Amino acid sequence: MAETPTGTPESGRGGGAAGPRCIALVGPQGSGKSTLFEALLAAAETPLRRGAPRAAPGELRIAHAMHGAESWALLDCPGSVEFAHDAAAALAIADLALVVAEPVPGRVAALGPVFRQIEAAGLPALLFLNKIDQCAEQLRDLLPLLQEETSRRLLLRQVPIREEGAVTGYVDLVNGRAYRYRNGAASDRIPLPDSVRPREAEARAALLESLADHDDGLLEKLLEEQPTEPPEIYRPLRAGEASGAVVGVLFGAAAAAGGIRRLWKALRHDTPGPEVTAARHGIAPEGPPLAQVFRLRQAGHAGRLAWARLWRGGLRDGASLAGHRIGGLYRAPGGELEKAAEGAAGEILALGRLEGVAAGTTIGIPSGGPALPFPAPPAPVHALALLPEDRKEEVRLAAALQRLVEEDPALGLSLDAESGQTILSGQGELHLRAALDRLAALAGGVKLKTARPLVPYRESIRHGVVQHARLKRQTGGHGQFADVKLEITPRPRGAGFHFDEKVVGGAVPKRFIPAVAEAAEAATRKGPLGHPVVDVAVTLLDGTFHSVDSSDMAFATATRMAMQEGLAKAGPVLLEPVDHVTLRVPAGHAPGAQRLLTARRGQILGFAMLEEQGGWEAVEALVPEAELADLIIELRSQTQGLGSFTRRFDHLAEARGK
Ligand SMILES: Nc1nc2c(ncn2[C@@H]2O[C@H](COP(=O)(O)OP(=O)(O)O)[C@@H](O)[C@H]2O)c(=O)[nH]1
Ligand SMILES: [Mg+2]
Repeated sequence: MAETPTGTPESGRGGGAAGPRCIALVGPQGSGKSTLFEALLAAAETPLRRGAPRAAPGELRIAHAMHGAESWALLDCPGSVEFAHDAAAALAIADLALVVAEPVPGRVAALGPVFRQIEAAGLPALLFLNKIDQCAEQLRDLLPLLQEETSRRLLLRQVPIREEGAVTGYVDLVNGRAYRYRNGAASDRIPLPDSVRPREAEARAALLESLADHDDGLLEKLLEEQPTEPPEIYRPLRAGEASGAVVGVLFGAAAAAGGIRRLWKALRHDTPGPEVTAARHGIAPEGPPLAQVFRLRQAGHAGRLAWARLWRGGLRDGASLAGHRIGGLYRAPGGELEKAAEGAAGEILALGRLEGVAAGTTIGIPSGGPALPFPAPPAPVHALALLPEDRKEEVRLAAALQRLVEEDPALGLSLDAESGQTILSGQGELHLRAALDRLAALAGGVKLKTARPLVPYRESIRHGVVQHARLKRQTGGHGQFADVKLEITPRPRGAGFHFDEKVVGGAVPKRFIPAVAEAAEAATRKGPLGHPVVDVAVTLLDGTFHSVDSSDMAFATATRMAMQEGLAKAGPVLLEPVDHVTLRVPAGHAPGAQRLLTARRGQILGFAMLEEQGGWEAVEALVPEAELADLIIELRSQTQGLGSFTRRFDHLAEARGK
């Protein structure tokens, strides 16, 4: 007998077709999300189409599918932490998170950040342990490790059937049925093998006991040792998953389509409808159309599309949504973009020609109403300076960059006033590389050079000097004359620039003193080492003037001459910015992180355990900014791609050995 995707009516969604639902596939890179995405589509009535764009690294893929006469949108989220914001955006609008993980102890830590995102979004979740064909581990040993990564209770819903060490099928713990996988096809129902009976009984008891904590009816039955029917188990399981108290755990092999139909069945039963998710977001069922944009992307002829979840009301192409006229409405059946005439509440839709709408925007809220929550992008950890190979292309590049950062809120764009560099920042090397690929398309062939951003060095002086300068020029009839004596002294770090005057007897008339002050300060913009000069005091001690030839300009020039000569003689010293850096790493990685920082002239300030599952640690240090350029690359390579850091400017320090 073949496994069928239909559930018993009691265990189903209570009759009636559900509204369009949306599932976000999330999990570490390489766990098999994209393979599972395709396997789920293949098992539905709308398989992945040939025309669907290939998955680019780091790109979220969206596919609509019909399955069991219900409408679904599947979101294949990128797994790398560098694209975590894309996954967070998907989670913000999904009905359920399908966490895909490998049943390998060494890969478990990567689940921590994934579950934290899901917990922050308050979203129901299922955990799918993929690659079960390669799993040598006992799931009962693995489960406690997985459990450390989430505050939700993990409940195993299946146990594996093993033959000669390999997993060849499963027992469904709710209905007690056994199945054997058939490569690429629906599993066969088989009699429960004697060998799994003890394990099945133990795991089933554990499942029921956990569920009885939340369900008095079930508890009573267990206490009275009465047999339980599947609906009595599905009910608390679904309620627990919906409330976020529990996460059901299923397993299979996406690459061989093993366990996919069972997974679909769980998704159909346990994914809340859009009206439930909308209510969780506080959206009233009645009212004008309401949508939330979660992603902006360029899509060939269609132009820039705003992917949105329509929470309320219906939409037609050409209609106006809260003042925005929709120029093109699309779905992606089987992953391929297709024009649609209209969309219904609950659907994921791509809206064309929506100008001035950013990712996260709620469209259609009554004025003054609160916008729907949307995750804030993380602070950038990596940056590149960009320059067109041909300076004439600068304007075109700037326009394309503007569009690029509008599409991806996890990117940052700034113009460094000091260096004149255009700085693109983001979540790491991969993220920036993917961004540059998209930029190339947006900028239509502008050739780019990239470089490390310049470090904003400063300079100061070690000791004081008194410097005299005289300007005396005779040009034609009317000359220029000014004479100043300046004292230039160092000030404490961070004290800034200060000007004073101690002129006696009008040696320099009052009216010229502002020009001296201004010129003295202007001279600090570029010191003898080529950087802005900080923390100096300039005092005008004395001077002379000429009643006809002296002017503001003459005094400014004399002051500039005195400053240039004086600063060079005052023991110039290079100052470098030092940042306060906080690294966050998975348990056990703090010593490695510390070595990484000390090798970069870092001064360790302390360690802290983070208030998160799985014992993540934070290391705080003071590190020269010049050493931070590639920190994220090394940190990620040391921590399975999981480590990250935040930084803020702390102080300027003398750059030794520079
Ligand atoms: N053995 C085995 N390999 C799988 C399975 N599912 C996926 N893979 C492989 O795992 C690798 C990563 O899969 P992919 O779907 O790209 O992972 P993603 O980064 O999570 O999207 C690919 O080489 C897949 O062929 C599975 O069920 N069993
Ligand atoms: Mg993938």
